[in-house]
Amino acid sequence: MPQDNYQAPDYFDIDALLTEEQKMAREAIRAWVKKEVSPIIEEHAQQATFPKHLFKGLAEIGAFGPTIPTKYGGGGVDYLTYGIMMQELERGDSGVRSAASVQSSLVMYPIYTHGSEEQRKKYLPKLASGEMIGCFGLTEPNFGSNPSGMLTHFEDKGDHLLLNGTKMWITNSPIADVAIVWAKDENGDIRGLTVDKGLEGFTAPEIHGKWSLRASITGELVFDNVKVPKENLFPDVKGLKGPLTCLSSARFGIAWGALGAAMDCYDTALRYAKERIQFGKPIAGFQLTQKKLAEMITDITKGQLLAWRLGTLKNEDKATPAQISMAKRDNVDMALRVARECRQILGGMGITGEYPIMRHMMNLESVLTYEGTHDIHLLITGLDITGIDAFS
Ligand code: TGC
Ligand code: FAD
Repeated sequence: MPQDNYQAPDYFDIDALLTEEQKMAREAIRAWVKKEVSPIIEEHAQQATFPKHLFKGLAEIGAFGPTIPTKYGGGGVDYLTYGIMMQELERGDSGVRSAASVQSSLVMYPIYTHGSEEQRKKYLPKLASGEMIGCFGLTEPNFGSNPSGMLTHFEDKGDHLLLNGTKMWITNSPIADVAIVWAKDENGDIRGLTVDKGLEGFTAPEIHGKWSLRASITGELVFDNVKVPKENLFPDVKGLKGPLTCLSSARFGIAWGALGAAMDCYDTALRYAKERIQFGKPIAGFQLTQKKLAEMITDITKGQLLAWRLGTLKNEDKATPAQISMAKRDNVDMALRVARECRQILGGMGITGEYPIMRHMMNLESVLTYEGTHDIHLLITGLDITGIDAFS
């Protein structure tokens, strides 16, 4: 990979909308990504290996549980800062952002929001420090977009819960010390529980052969008569809104993260277009290249403004799940289109690992699908504006 010369595009001076603290957080993560992620990420993606050593650094820069109160080891920062952090991490690689957003929004957030005080004390400080890795199990082999149909279930056996079922496509599951598992109780209500690594009958095999998120580890969660202590159950939350509140938090981070991938692709393509000579002049001097670049910076700017506004709403606790859903869908879709256009600008070089564009593009195919597919998010907006459910 050539030297990382990243210059973040900011056409509408969104910087002026940020506080000094938010800008400082951004600079710290940006510098860390340049030093720790850029030099190694391409090799990991090529080899399909997860750079597990980054967990320590991610913890040190406060990427685990930034919005969780400091008394539990979190960062206690606002949601705009969280979003900016995700943007900077995904600028490096969607897999690195995934590691941070799963740990923060899908593991620490549910323990903080739905867990007992004992669960908070047991897990949150270790998850914040990177001593423990967590994962989130909602999707099943036959229930992806419609998690309410899940088959994973547990029975109350008096002194323990007996858990059976399989979860699929779980980020970080093969290396996780604890899994947040969503399963049905004997009444058919969806409940959340923490399942610790090492319990008899609990395995987490890795899924191989991905062409996307190759520097992220994905696996299954298999529960074969696993005896889970009763105190591992989240005490109060019942129903799909338990996992869906976590998804709202993670989707918020993805709306920002996807921007980072788009910004990196655009910045790379702009620099390349100004340097690459064809027909005696830089390809940036051709109208067709300028059209691509002009449309991309316009789309990125609109995405940045959308994310910023969403962040201010979230800070005021006013962001609705449907607004978060729209921002996740549109910013990921935009980032994928930007990556494809940038890939074209680089010609043959665009398909190589010399530049980050193809890696971002392949990663974004997963980001378009996970946390609710593009089409599911269209239906969420459709339901919100018409009042008519078109899911089934
Ligand atoms: P529905 O009846 O609409 O809702 C059930 C209850 O949940 C509430 N709710 C939400 N609450 C908070 N945030 C949201 N986003 C919410 N959406 C709905 C809702 O108000 C209701 O509450 P209550 O009190 O009335 O019970 O449920 P439904 O069965 O019709 O499903 C709706 C649908 C299809 C939108 C939902 O199931 C969905 O979002 N499906 C997509 C599944 C999904 O996103 N899976 C993601 C798995 S995790 C993942 O991909 C991690 S990737 C990790 C990485 O970054 O690496
Ligand atoms: P399906 O639900 O089978 O959908 C297939 C197609 O049908 C999609 O295009 C979809 O939009 C369409 N479709 C489905 N229903 C409708 C409808 N009603 N109307 C119109 N079209 C519809 N899950 C977790 O729980 N935890 C994780 O950590 C996690 N990490 C992941 C990491 C990766 C790399 C990937 C790829 C996935 C991950 N997932 C995770 C799973 C992810 O959330 C699901 O893949 C996603 O929700 C879609 O489910 P599915 O793959 O079963 O697709």
